[in-house]
Amino acid sequence: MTYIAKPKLHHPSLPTNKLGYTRRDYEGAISTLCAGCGHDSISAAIIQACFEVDIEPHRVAKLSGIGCSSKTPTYFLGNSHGFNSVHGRMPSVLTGANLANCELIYLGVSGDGDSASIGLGQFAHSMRRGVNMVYIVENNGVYGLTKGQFSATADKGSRSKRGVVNTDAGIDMAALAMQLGATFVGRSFSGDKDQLVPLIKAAIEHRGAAFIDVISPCVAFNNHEGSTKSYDYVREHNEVVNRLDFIPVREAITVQYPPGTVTEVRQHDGSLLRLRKVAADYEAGNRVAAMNYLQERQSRGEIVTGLLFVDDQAEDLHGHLHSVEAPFNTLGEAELCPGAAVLAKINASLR
Ligand SMILES: Cc1ncc(C[n+]2csc(CCOP(=O)(O)OP(=O)(O)O)c2C)c(N)n1
Ligand code: SF4
Ligand SMILES: [Mg+2]
Repeated sequence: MTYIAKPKLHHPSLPTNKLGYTRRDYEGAISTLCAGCGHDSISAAIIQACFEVDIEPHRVAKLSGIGCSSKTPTYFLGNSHGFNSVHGRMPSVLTGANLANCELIYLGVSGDGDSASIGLGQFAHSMRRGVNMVYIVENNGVYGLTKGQFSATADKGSRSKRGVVNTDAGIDMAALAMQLGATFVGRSFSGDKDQLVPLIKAAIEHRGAAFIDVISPCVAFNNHEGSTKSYDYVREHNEVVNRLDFIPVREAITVQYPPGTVTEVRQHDGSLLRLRKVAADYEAGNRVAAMNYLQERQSRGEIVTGLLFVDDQAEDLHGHLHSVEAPFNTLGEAELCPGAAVLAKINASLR
């Protein structure tokens, strides 16, 4: 058995959101991952974020590949659409689903093996095309499900549990996403819910390819001394560049911060991202500056977290293609077969 159903009963006084749902309504089956696995904390953050932004669970499509990380959609949003695809192939399945129905909220969940090794090409094209989605990589630096081999995000010089030193250069997924054209890029740590929940909420509201790299320690195979993805290492080397407040468009904007410490970014839908700068010289709206900052800090062994880059003017794949703004399965004969005169006009334009 790969999942255990949770009992449906819950306490009648649990708080509800604007739609009348409790947090329990966003949960899934009981997790069968190892106790202490970072992935379970990410599932909890996704549940919290969806509860807080008042999402109707049936409006979410969660897609994944193969790995412990890719198993996690079973453990949240039990009332949403789900598709567990082939190893590394989540992005193309998600792109197809998104093209067919742009009304759903797409959540892609993947691992560092799934996205940075076998699925690297798929990851790259979903970023550059601007597929409207939240793409979360649960990054532990190993193939957890197949017993802890180094993945492509393992840092050069890091040591495996059995003492082997990784001699290959590691891929920084956040830097790569920025280079590939993602319009929202964040990085966080599974152990920092205060940072991760608002990042996920803001990514949900972003129109375009939103990518979040979440360092998520694997307690079974990559949580020892010498690992750069362990709880201890990340806590010691985490450089938080900003703290994000996400304010949905329906809420009155009241709080004011002293000038010089806050950057505000208004998204397409009117929601506001308020960035309290921790690193005064960090510019989340400047792709080149953000990429340079990441590289510079990485060379010092620091893991930069926060909202790393956001383009508030972003457009998604549907915008690029000028595709119809209705789910394909709602189109009738009138839209799909516009008649002989229109066909003749199209043919004439091609001669
Ligand atoms: C085509 C294919 N190749 C290899 C595998 C074996 N396999 C299953 S999961 C996995 C790696 C998973 O690593 P990651 O995506 O980092 O997830 P984690 O378990 O670490 O969360 C591999 C290589 C597979 N299932 N399918
Ligand atoms: S093997 Fe690692 S990644 Fe997989 S469930 Fe256990 S701790 Fe998590
Ligand atoms: Mg992994």
